[in-house]
Amino acid sequence: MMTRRHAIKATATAAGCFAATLKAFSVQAGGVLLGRANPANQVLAGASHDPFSLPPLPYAFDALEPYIDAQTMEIHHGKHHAAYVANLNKAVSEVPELGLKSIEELLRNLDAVPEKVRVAIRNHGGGHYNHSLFWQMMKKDGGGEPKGELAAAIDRHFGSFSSFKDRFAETAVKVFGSGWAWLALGPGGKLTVEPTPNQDTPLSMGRQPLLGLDVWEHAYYLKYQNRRADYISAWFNVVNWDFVTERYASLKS
Ligand code: MN3
Repeated sequence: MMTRRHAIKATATAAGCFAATLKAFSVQAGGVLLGRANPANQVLAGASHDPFSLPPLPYAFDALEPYIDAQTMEIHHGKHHAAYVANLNKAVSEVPELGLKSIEELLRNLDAVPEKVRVAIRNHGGGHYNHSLFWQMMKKDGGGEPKGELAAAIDRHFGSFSSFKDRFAETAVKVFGSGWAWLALGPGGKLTVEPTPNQDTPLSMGRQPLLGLDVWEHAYYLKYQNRRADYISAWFNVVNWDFVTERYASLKS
C-alpha cells in the first residue's frame, strides 16, 4: 500500500528526474550554457534519477598538455568533480524539492537551504558549479589576452592586462590551503580579483564568476608538486578568453 508519505516522495523523485532531464538540456548561468546539450549528457540524465549530473569534459584529457597533464585532468574530472556531483545528489536526496532548483539558485541563496544540508550544498554544490565552469574556462591553444569590452573593462579596473594578470596570479599563490582565485563581476559592473576558500564561489556573495583558477593540490600536484606558482603561470596558456569574454558580455547586460 502506498502511504501519503510514499506518494509525496515518489512525486518529488519524479519531479527531480524531470528537472534533471531539463537541466541536461539547459543548465544556464546568466544566459551562458554551463552544461552542454550533447548526447553524452542526455545519456547521463536518462540513466539516472539524480537531479545533478557530471557534464562531459568539453575536450580530450590531453588537450591542455603540456601545461596541464592528461592524468591530472582525468582524475580531476572523473574522480574529484564526479564526487562533488555524487555528494551533492546525496545531500539533495534528503530534501528532494531542492533538486528542482538549479545549482545557481541554490548557491546564490544558501540561507534558504535547510540547515541540515546547507554545508553539504555549499561544499559539494560549490564544487560542482565551480568545476563545471572551470572546464569551459580552459581550452586547447588558449591563452593570449581578452578582446573587446572585457579587455577595456580590465584596463579600466586594473590599469592593464598585465597588472590584472599579476594581481590574479598573486591572489592565487596566496590562497592558504585549498581554494580558488577569481575574476568576478559585481553590482554596477565592478570587476574584482578575489580568493575563495574551499569550494566557495563568488556567486554566493552576489558576484558572478568570470574566470576561476582551481588551486587545490589535486589540480596540479602530479605535475607541479609544491610549485603552485609554476602551475599558475603555465595555466594562463590554456585560458579560454573567448568563453570569458562571451560570459562577461551576457552577464553585464
Ligand atoms: Mn578541483
